[in-house]
Amino acid sequence: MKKIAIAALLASVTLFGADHVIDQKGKTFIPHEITVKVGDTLTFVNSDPFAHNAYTDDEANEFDIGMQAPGTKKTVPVKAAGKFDVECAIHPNMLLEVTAN
Ligand SMILES: [Cu+2]
Repeated sequence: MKKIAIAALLASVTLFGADHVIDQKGKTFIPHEITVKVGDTLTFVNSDPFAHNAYTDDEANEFDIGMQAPGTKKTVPVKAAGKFDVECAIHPNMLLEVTAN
């Protein structure tokens, strides 16, 4: 029974990919560059006491998490291979460079 549970867990990890936590702190994405695999997810965690946002204009991976309140987290999937920038609509200097393989 235990072996079956572990096998199922491993299968689900492979199926859904890894989750990568991106902290939003001091008006900075931490880390500010990351390499991921298609099928992984990016989870944005707002650790600042004010709102943030994260979006990309990349055609294949397009997302916009909208207004993200302090202390909240939002997760988006990485859908296609390539390099793309993620920015914050509220703080134009915030930049995350994603490489998806
Ligand atoms: Cu911001």
